[in-house]
Amino acid sequence: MVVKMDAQIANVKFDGLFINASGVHCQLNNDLDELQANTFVAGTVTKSATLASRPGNPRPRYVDLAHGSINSMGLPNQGFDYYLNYALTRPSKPVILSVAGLSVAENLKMLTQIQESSFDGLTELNLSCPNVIGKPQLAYDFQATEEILTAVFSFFKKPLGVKLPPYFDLVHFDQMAAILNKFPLSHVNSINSIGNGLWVDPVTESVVIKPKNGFGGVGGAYILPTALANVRAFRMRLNPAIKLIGTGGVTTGADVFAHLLCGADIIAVGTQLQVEGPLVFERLTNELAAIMDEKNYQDIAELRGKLKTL
Ligand code: RRO
Repeated sequence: MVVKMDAQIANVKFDGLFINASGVHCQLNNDLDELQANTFVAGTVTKSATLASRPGNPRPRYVDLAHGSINSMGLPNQGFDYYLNYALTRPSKPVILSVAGLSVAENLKMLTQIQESSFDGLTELNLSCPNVIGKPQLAYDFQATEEILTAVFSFFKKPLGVKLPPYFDLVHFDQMAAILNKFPLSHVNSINSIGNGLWVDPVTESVVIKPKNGFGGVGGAYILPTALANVRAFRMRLNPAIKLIGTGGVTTGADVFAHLLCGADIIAVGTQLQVEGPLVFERLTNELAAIMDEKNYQDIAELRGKLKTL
């Protein structure tokens, strides 16, 4: 049986469910092109950009772990113009332009450039990078989040979403959703890596990444329950017009199915894309299709957000 997998965020139609998570397989044009050419990829997110290019943090800065990953990449990227140019000239499928300025002013500058360009895709403001030394994750400061969104939406008229860090308290879901609902956001991308985890190698009796004395963002299977909780909690609280990109912990079709039940519109894959390469998207599609077939679902729309409680 053929199952229907598609989605729409603002005016952007996705023919399929899967995108890369920002940061993985998306720093260079070639990587983005490879994803764009993959039948099982519905769109691509660019590496979060700063105005100027950055080499990022010293290595080792990414390590695969038994059930996920830890990273402190430190925003290595080619600079904003590179990704805007990519988005304007190369792709055939939707592009989400991710921006992560090192200050509010820098974010406003990049967004002004997007506003003034002919880019007609989705923009995503990354409010949750855990790895830039001396820069706290902005979306953990609720007042600062409201202030930046107020400044942005005073001039930005194109579809714009935000990438959020995980929250762990129901009151924080309430408070953040109340702020987000004040703005015409196209989407919320939930979650970024769980910030400032630590891995210890018992053989070397040492941390495994160099920056920040070993502290870094945790991704992969470790974070699936937190990701599902965040997608579900925000779906229950956000205006229906604000769509959700479910990111975090996807390694199997069953994980995708769970994200969809929690309310994800499309699914981003990070650590498992790093581990397995772009072939992961065909495997996940086939595994999800098998589950849907088994359960007699023909369209994602029949199950999206339909999580049952006991
Ligand atoms: O580049 C990074 O270190 C990084 C970023 Br911008 C982010 O948003 N999330 C992450 O885990 N790493």
